[in-house]
Amino acid sequence: MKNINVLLGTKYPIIQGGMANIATAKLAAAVSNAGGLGLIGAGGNDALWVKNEIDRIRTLTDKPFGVNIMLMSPHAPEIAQLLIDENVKVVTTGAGNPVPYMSAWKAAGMIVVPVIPTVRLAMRVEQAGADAVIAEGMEAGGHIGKLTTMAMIPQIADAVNIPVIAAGGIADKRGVLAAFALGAKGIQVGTVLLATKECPIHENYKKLIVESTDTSTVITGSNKAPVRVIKNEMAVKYNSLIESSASFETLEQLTFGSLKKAVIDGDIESGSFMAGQIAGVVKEIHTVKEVIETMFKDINNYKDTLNIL
Ligand code: TUI
Repeated sequence: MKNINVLLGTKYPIIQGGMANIATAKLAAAVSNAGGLGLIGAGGNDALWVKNEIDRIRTLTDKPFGVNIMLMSPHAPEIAQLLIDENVKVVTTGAGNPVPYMSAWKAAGMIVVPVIPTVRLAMRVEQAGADAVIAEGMEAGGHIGKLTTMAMIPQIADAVNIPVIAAGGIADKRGVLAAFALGAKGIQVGTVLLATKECPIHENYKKLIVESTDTSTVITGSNKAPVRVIKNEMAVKYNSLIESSASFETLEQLTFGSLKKAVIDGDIESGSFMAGQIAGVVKEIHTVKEVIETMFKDINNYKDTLNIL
């Protein structure tokens, strides 16, 4: 099985999550320059926005980077093609089934790493040519599946012959070691990177992460599109509206622009601050390089016991 660092061209087997409206060229370049794989998160943006970020990251790093496509976005098809035209080496996908795009990406020689929430989808994308999978547990922030990282990783690792990258609930070296112990060959992190100097979010967002405790996040939304966020006025109101079967329009009105309200305005009451449960262990703001190096410090000491790297 291919080593993740060899597959991705990285120093450390760590991928940055493709956080919508947060994972810009600036954050992704910082991660790539620190030895991980930085991702430009397309989120709900269009292909022109993604093209500009690709142009920008190429001025900020000569290290490998990737693009994450959020498959629920109406712009997903045009962005899928853009990555081929722009000769982007690595694509990750989330929030949907990437199989319809995969033969074109593989024909273009790209490395394809889908985020998957179940064994079934992991097997499907492996068959379609995926180079690795990111198994993301429901501890993660943002849009989530139903399984936990702890239960999912060994089951996915048993079911596929490609490397499994663990995501959801990892913010320090303990999480890295746990992920390897469960059978993962790499990790993906999001929440811990929110609390970095380079992360282009409002200071209030960083403060919320650093001040989080174990019970600070809550799942909002229906069964169809559950999203984990920091529990605030907005999250409580949203869930009580769902409970009282509010109309789609009412819910839309409440959530409209709420992600940008969090990321750009730092609006504590009405923003939607996506974050994982592991926010509770994130206590300080560091540079991206400090975060990554601390996570992997002396990791080779565990090489024999964990069959890693
Ligand atoms: O995608 C994410 N996290 C995200 S996307 C996002 S933008 C958004 N904002 C509000 C509402 C909805 C989305 C914020 N956070 N993580 C990766 C992930 N992918 N988690 C779960 C999945 C997933 C779910 C279903 C992947 C595939 C899938 O397939 C279903 C199918 O069609 O088989």
